[in-house]
Amino acid sequence: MQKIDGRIADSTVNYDNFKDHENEVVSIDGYIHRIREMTGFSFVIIRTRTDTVQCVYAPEFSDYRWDEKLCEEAAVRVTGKVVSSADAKGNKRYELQIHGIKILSLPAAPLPIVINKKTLDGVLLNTILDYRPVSLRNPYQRAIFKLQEGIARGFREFLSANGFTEIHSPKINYAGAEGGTNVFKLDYFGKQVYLAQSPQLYKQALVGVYGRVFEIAPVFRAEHHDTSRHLNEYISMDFEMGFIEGFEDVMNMETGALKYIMNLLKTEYSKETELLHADIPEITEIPTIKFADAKQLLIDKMKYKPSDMKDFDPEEENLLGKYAKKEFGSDFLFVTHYPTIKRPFYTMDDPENPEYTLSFDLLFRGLEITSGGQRVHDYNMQVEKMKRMGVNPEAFDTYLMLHKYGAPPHGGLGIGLERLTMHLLGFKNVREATMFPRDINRVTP
Ligand code: AMO
Repeated sequence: MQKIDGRIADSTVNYDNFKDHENEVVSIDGYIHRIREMTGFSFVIIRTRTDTVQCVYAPEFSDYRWDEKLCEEAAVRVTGKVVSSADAKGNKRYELQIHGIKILSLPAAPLPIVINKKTLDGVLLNTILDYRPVSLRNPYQRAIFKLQEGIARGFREFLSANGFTEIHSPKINYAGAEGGTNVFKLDYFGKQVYLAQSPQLYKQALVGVYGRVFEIAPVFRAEHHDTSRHLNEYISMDFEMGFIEGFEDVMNMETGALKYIMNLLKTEYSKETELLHADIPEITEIPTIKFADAKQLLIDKMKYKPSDMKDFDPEEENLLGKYAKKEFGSDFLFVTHYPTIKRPFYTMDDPENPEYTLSFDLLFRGLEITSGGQRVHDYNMQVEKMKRMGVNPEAFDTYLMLHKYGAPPHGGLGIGLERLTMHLLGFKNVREATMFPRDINRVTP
């Protein structure tokens, strides 16, 4: 609790625990979110680090007199008495009768956008993003990334409890892991290096050390396309586990992690899920379909004409999402056994049919949020596969130390945090679920 003499720097008296302080005089720190002048009194809404709190100024509450310098976005310490009243439905609600307001700081300019409405509906996404440090102060915007914290926290908590070690791999890399052209090149003291496309090479190396590892960190993709689901920098939630029987172990671990995350959001982030109208999925078991069967289903049952038989386009993913919902009542669908030519060199081929791999994607409401699978762990097999795919094994000699000096059967996955957040909240654009997006047109703020 914030003592009146200010000995504790940050207030812990928020709206949730006002009830424990009824009729006490307390202090809270925050911003003036909104001032509403009424006849004879004013409502002063204070935005604390967790809530918006209703305070009331009236001359009869104390000797304190309103300071005309007070304005919206002033940082203040408000002292007052916690009182209760009943709302229209008869529920008890609490507010603070103001006894004093100490100005800690005043803004230098008026706000460029109105942030003290419930949402920023009507404001263009580009404007919201241009003013991110300010627009994030809006309660709805703030809640998006509080909820996102819950997703990452759930991932971390679940994996930590299941024997995984958290790692922090370098983002300046000697080689790109995912193949393709979407790798950022960097001049490193005259030498060409790359920004990490994923922690792939390192998480595999560390399976040889810790057996089970995970990382939540930014990765970089030089995507040249301006789409609603691609970013040039995103947060990848990765894990990698050794001594697996098959890639199903990885899928089961992900199912467990998602269940844990959704439960955490329901229990500890209910304020955010309500404000955001988040549609938290119920997960029991996630249905699975093979890539080739999914293609056939799209052609035969949905009369879709795919342009690429080796991959899905966004519309195909969308149709498969609808199929999973209709057929199994599931918001998620695992698609397994992707074609070998579409998966990176580290992916294990299916011994029963080497044109396909022991890999999977997870679709969430018709959008790919995860790729994963079993990896090649045999040294000779990995070198041979690299050569077959036109990858120079010598460029990956340190990566291959894992295989050369002994690797267990292992597999793992990467989840795009922003994409998961996007479809949890029903957004049309991944940028809405990205705090400071980097895309082909944007590197600021
Ligand atoms: P992949 O490249 O499929 O796999 O990426 C994994 C997940 O990351 C997200 N994602 C993106 N999100 C936003 N913008 C992008 N440009 C973008 N690209 C990918 C998606 C995708 O499913 N190393 C493997 C994972 C593994 O096998 O462990 C990898 O990175 O949600």
